Amino acid sequence: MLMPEMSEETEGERVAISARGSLLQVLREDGTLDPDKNPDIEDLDLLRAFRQMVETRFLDERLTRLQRQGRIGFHVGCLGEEAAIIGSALALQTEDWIFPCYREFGAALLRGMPYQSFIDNLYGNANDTAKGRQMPDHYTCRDAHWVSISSPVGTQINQATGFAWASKLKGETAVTLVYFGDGATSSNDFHSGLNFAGVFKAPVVFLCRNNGWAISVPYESQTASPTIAHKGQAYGVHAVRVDGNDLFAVYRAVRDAADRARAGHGPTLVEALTYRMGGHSTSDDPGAYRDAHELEPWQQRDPVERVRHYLMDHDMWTAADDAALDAELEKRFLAAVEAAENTPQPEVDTMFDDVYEKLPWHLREQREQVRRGRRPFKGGG
Ligand SMILES: Cc1ncc(C[n+]2csc(CCOP(=O)(O)OP(=O)(O)O)c2C)c(N)n1
Ligand SMILES: [Mg+2]
Repeated sequence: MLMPEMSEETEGERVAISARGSLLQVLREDGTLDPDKNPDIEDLDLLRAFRQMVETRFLDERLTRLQRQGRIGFHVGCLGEEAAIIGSALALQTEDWIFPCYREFGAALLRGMPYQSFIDNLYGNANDTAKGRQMPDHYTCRDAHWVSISSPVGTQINQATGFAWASKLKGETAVTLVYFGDGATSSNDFHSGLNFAGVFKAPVVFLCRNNGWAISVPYESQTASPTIAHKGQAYGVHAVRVDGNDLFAVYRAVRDAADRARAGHGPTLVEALTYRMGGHSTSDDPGAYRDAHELEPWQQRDPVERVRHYLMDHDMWTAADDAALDAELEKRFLAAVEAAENTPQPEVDTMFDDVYEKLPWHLREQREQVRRGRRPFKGGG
């Protein structure tokens, strides 16, 4: 596992990757902001982002418990990656679009995906926007410009590139951001997506959460590239490498990348260096392949605690605010779970919806059969 290098960048507004150690950091180890790189996030936005980071962590813990209790089938969390996820979403405009990976529910909620809709998806009930056809954590929300989760590794990279290119052809100003992990940068889709985006200057931000692991495969066993940013350079894509546990740095890098894309300067690859503090998902046991000592240096850089300290130092947050937020999160969660558990499963005949614009005759016939129910047993052998 590559250890983080927290060397500070001293030159240029943006950090062009020339060496392995270049890393944009704004919230310094001593808790102060680097005045030369401070993106000046508005106080209200900063508080909104912090509350979303706390809620994201709360949900990871509670949803894991629901899975262990057998009430939902699965959850894929983002413990330790909250700054990379929330900071990037905060830097986008409402008109922009996100092609997610699978760990970014906090970004979807920040962009306005209704909370109840997220919980309903985990239960696959009648109110689930995916109509119960998907695994939990495969939510979608058109209103939040959030495309459905594409879990085969890397596929969303090409989808986002094509979508961004189409926006450009239509003369729109929207930017497309796509999330993926370090492992996905070794997929075919990554190479074709970045190559195409580089050549056609598609207005896309490639946000790689480099969390050190692809399930049980460590970084150095799946790529020989010293950094992910190098891979962007190989395709002529502007590449920056940021401290992914620094909300301010991620925000800064993504805002700059989105500005470049909007101004017609093409794509950027943002490598957010972070660490997957939990298992890959509730189906995984990292104790089987990872030494617990690896977590220690990253615990010192806990992305949520770093922002909390900053806010407290600046009299923007208190212990009483923490207590009030905890109570609010608890109440909202319990109410949403109760509502989801009291909602029936989708009607079986909804499986015929959304597949064809006009349902062919043989499927209309099958739908009628489903609606009529089981045929009576006529006996015989
Ligand atoms: C094509 C394909 N192969 C394998 C899998 C199983 N799989 C799911 S996630 C994952 C690892 C992805 O690692 P990374 O891209 O680093 O993202 P992370 O999970 O660390 O966020 C794998 C191998 C899959 N979903 N799709
Ligand atoms: Mg990974």
